[in-house]
Formats: sequence, structure tokens, C-alpha cells
Amino acid sequence: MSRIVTVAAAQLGPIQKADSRQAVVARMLDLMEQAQGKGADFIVYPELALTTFFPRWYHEDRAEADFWFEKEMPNAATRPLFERAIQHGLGMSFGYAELTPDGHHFNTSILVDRKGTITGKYRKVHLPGHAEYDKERAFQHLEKRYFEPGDLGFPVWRFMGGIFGMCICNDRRWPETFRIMGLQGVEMVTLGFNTPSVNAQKAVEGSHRRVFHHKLSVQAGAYQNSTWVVAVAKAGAEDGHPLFGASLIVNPDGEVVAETTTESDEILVHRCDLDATRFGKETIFDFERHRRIEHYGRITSQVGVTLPPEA
Ligand code: ING
Repeated sequence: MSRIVTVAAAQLGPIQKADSRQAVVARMLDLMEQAQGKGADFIVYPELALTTFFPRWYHEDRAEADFWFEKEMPNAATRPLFERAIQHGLGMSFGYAELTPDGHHFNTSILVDRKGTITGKYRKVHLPGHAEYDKERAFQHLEKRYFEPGDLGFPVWRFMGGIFGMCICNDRRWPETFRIMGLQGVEMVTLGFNTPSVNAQKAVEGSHRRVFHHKLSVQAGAYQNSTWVVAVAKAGAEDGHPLFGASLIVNPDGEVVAETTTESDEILVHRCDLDATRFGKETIFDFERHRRIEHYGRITSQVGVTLPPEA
């Protein structure tokens, strides 16, 4: 028995501050054509796929940053994406900045079925960076200024014959993200990311170590919850600020089965058998048989560290 979903990881190269949403959607449509040509059923785009990574820019007046947000979805700029996906019978996932009708700001990702219906929505829970201008940093990372923490938790959805979930970028660094979805039987997690190649606070940390931490996090999340993970980058230099690529498709054993080699628009396509998640879920990661939740209390009762008493 196998349940194959042919997945296209659609990495985007840089989006400059001056680039229009229309120009970006044209690139996304081109990637969709490539995916269709390679037999994909499902296409995954990055975090904040429609614009430059704007949290690097400081706006004294936060309302100015609303320019970067989408007030409805689909909208005029993205409708061509939905229409083409329906035409090709493709499922789709992409991230964007969401401004809700009642004025809330989220870093959001959606899951769209083959008929163009938005089946699922996720709002980024773990927001890295800071809320105020930090002159000590080589560049700003103001996600805590422009977004609220997600208010939807880590849901999963029955989708394309399996159980799918989403998370976004920094979420991958927190094992709770994957475990909460693992506890709901997730079989494929999509994860868009925009990750700077350099550390704004630690100049000596080059992109090699940052790519290592990225892969370590994604591969661990996949293996420890016996799920596929499709991690898709926005990459390249945006107005001089480099983001790394390393988009990945990782199997339920935590092995990288596909990885991008450029920092440009680039497609990976892989036939993912959702039944490959079964063995791990029924043996080493049979949560029902092996977990001992009576010892896990600190994970939800504590936020930070409580040190042991001094000797
Ligand atoms: N970007 C980065 C990420 O978590 C970051 C921020 C980089 C935090 C490296 C810590 C270390 O991949 C986003 N957009 O979350």
C-alpha cells in the first residue's frame, strides 16, 4: 500500500523591496509550470512569499508597514496563482503577511486544495528577533514589532489523502512545534523560511553553521515524529541582505532526499509516500506505548529556565 504525493518545493530567489507582488506572482507561476511539467500534485512556496523580508526594515510608525500585508486572500495579486493551480489540479501552500479585518497582524501560511479552497491556515507562533530598533545589530529582525504570535496553535488537516500540517521558519527550532503535530498524526509538514546567511549579533557565525542548524532542526523534527518535512527558502541577496537557500525535502527517517543547490528560483520534485511514515509511528515513535507524560510537566508549566538551588 502506498499513498504517493508528488511534492514540488518551489524555492524563490531574492525579492527586492522595489519588486511588485505582480512580478513575484509571475515568478511563482513559472515555478508552478515547472512543477506541473514534472508531475507534481502539490507545490510549496516560502514564508512571506509575496514580498521582500520586510522585518529587516524599521518603520517608526507601524501602520506604514501595513503596505507589506495582505488584507484578503485570495486578492487581485494572488488570484492568478489560485486560478492556475485549479487549472492544473495542484494543491498549494505559501506564506504571506496577514492583516485581519479586525486589525491583527500575523505571519501566516495557508494550505489550498486542488479546487482552490483554503483548507487550512497557520499563524507563526515563534517570532524571533525584537520589537524596537536595535543599534547593536548589523541588521534588524523586527518580527516581534510587526507580527503578533500566532493564535491558532499547530493544527493539522486531512488533505490530499493524508494528514498535513504547517509551521514557519523559526518554528523549526522548537521541538514542541513538530511534536504537537506529531501527536495529531501528521504525515507531511510544510515549512517556509527566510533565514539570513549571517548572524546580526555574531559576525563570526557564517552561513555554514546556520545551514547546519537549519538542517539539524528540520531533520530532527521529521525523524522524531516520523513525518515528511518540506522546507522551502526565500534565498539570495535582498537589497544587499543575504538569505541562504538549502530548501529541503526530508523523509520520515530524517534523511534529506532533495536539496536545492542555488539561491535563485529553483524547483525540487519528489514522490513522497505518506505510508513511509507508518513504520516509525508504529514502532520507535509509537507515542501511546512509549511516552511518559507524568515527567513532562515543565514543558507547559514553565516558560524560561528554573535553575537548581546553589550547592
Ligand atoms: N528567520 C530566522 C530563523 O529562525 C533566526 C531567524 C535565524 C533566528 C538564526 C535564530 C537563528 O530561521 C525567521 N524568519 O524566523
